[in-house]
Amino acid sequence: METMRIVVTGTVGAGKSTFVKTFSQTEVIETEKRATDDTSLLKKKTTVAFDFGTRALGRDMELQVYGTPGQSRFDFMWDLLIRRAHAYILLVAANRSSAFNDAREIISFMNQRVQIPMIIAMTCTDLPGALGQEHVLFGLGFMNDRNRPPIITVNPHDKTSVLEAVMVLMAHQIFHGSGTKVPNQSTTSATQPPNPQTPKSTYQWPKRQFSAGA
Ligand SMILES: Nc1nc2c(ncn2[C@@H]2O[C@H](COP(=O)(O)OP(=O)(O)OP(=O)(O)O)[C@@H](O)[C@H]2O)c(=O)[nH]1
Ligand SMILES: [Mg+2]
Repeated sequence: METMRIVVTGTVGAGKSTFVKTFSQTEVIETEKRATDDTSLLKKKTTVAFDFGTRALGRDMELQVYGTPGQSRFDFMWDLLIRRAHAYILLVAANRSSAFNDAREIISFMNQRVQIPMIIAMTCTDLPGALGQEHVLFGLGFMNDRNRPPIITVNPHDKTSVLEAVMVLMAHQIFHGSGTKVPNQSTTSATQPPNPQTPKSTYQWPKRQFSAGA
């Protein structure tokens, strides 16, 4: 069984845990704890380690999706998870421009560690005050067309929408891609976050990387 590991990241409350739950065919591993700091103003519980879910793609491939914590004090988990990822999705709550700077920090953090395909997925577009794509891209520091990653809208509660987002990410990889196969990583355990060491896989994702423009 081939395995592809996708990380879903983004700021607090962007919808990462919801995305993983909606995506997964298997029972999700989640690590939500009661929020105690500023986060508690936004939501009661927050992810402190990771969310983990899987979905089979055909008979031979398993997609593994890892949701990161949103709080930067858990950035050691961002580091741990992104180093074994093949690609990632940054969720951005389109109605919370106050969090755009934090989202930029996440992009920068990831860019410093990996060069893997990424897309931006706007959530909360159904809520009052939601900004459009252009504003969100601007807020994230992508001032012009150069080096802009693909941007889509996703509803983390909706299975079709979530699966589409993953397909867009995979298509993005193929578009820039190597045409090679995803490594066989069937030994990755659902109960263990990915190993922080450099992957031993022979699979080569495209080297191209997007900059935050910052
Ligand atoms: N209306 C609406 N609510 C959303 C959307 N996406 C997420 N939510 C809600 O936002 C809240 C936070 O979602 P979570 O999935 O816990 O967010 P998270 O990114 O995992 O948050 P942290 O783990 O704290 O970083 C939940 O109540 C979701 O139902 C959306 O697109 N629209
Ligand atoms: Mg969460």
